[in-house]
Amino acid sequence: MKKVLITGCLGQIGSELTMRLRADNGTDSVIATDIRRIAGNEVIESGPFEILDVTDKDKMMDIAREYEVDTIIHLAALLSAVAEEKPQLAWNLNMGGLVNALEVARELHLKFFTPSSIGSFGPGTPAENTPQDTLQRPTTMYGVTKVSGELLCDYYFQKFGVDTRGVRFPGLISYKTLPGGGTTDYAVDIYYEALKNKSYTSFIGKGTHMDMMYMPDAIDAIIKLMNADPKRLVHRNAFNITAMSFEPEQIAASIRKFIPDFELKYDVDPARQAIADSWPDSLDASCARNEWDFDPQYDLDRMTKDMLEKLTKKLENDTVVRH
Ligand code: AKB
Repeated sequence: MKKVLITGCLGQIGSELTMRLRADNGTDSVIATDIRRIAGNEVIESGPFEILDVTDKDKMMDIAREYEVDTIIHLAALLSAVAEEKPQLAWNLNMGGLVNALEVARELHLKFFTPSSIGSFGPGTPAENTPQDTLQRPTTMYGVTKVSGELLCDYYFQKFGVDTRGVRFPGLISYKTLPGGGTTDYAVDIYYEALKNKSYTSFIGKGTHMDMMYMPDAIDAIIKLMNADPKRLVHRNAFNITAMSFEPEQIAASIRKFIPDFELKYDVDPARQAIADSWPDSLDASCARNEWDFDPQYDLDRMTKDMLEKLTKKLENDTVVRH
């Protein structure tokens, strides 16, 4: 991973991964790409950036060739709630983008990473301690694209020898970039509202458990898996990974350790609740631990402390900038 092309670099994962790889390996080590440009954005300002619509394979190939990258980290995709509202667009973007990125990797002999998700599971999957290898019959378009993507990555490895690797991410929580259109987004929104209003109205219902992870652990997981010894990898794509599983009352209880009068209310969104109900409650991540030493550092309370500290500073700075 000396020179990496990242798609979707302005998204929740891409924005932090780009900055981390540039800090570790040098400014020019990441060619950041996204469908849009945001003026003044640190990802765009801090190193090479190109506009790229991932459904345009020729442009992707041109960028990969021009910069002589050795790895593609393909992140551009619609998340679960938006994908359910626009299923045709989700199929075209999530699958069209993925097959283009895999083709570029095949033709140029590049290493490859793309994330799958807990959304690749469905209501028939065992919900507790969900095994690595189990039934995957998702009932959402997001899930359909994620399972198809897992299979496609396996195929490109077996058929063409492309070094494809991936994880099934749980909900990702970060203070830097907001997620866009996911089912697990409530677990990010809750921290903003706790600091702004000491109150949050959850669109996910009481008692709904989902796997989650703090962004620093997610970034470490990508880097660790990409650097893992291939001889140790029994699985390659779509490793179950998780750092914690909680329901809204538990994250609220964690916030109350720092903001005692925080109040949690509910106004459940039936569409996103149906998606959450079709997903597992808690994953078994033992294959990731055994095959490439996956080792998340943040549990719920440690994450809450860090989120509240970092968000407090961010919100203060935003106020200063606006004045
Ligand atoms: C979503 O909620 O869509 C994502 C995911 C779990 O893949 N955060």
